[in-house]
Amino acid sequence: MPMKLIGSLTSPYVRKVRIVFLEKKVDVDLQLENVWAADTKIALSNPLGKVPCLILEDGEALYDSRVIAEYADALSPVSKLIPADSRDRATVKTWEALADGITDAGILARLERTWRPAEEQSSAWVDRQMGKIQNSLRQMSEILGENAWCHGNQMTLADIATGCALGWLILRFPDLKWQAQYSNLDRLYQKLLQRPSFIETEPPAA
Ligand code: GSF
Repeated sequence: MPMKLIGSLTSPYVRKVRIVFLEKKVDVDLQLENVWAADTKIALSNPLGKVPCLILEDGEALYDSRVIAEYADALSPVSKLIPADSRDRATVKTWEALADGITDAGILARLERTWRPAEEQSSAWVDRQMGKIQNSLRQMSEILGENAWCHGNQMTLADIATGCALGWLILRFPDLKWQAQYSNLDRLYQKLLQRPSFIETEPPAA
């Protein structure tokens, strides 16, 4: 039985691990699951009720996306995405945490607006989350500077995670217009968009 990736086409975390598998040239079957549907079976695989969730050949379930990305990177020597050196590794994984943190904050802000009745919504909460996104974009732009990649001289998981977060912001928060504010992030994003792995995992229009 080949590995099975349970996920959705719009999740930035699912996209991140799909891109990692594509870059590594490791085959995985994508099984679409709507975790928000009343009859979702996701909890049978991941009690946290979240995707992505990777089901290994022997049935073991792996989550979350950072665990899956690391596992996938170790599966083949093709395109090493997480450096071996511990300091470089930590830096790349901090970029990943920053990128994932942007979508974590964005999801919390979105759920506040879409999930709760209007009278229960807290603008202070939404502002808090949006502030995290703004601060993180600024930090990413500052560290990236004029460099070709987020860390080192080749593409790593840092760039993949960053590209997925930036793409998800365009999908869910088009008014943010981060491209106009941070031209170097846009340059990186445009470069990533040329890759077959990014093209193949482009989210459907919301
Ligand atoms: C986040 C996964 C997540 O929030 C990871 O895999 O890196 N830290 C985890 N997934 C969302 C889908 S999405 O909005 O990207 C999810 O499954 N949410 C369902 C829920 O009940 O929170």
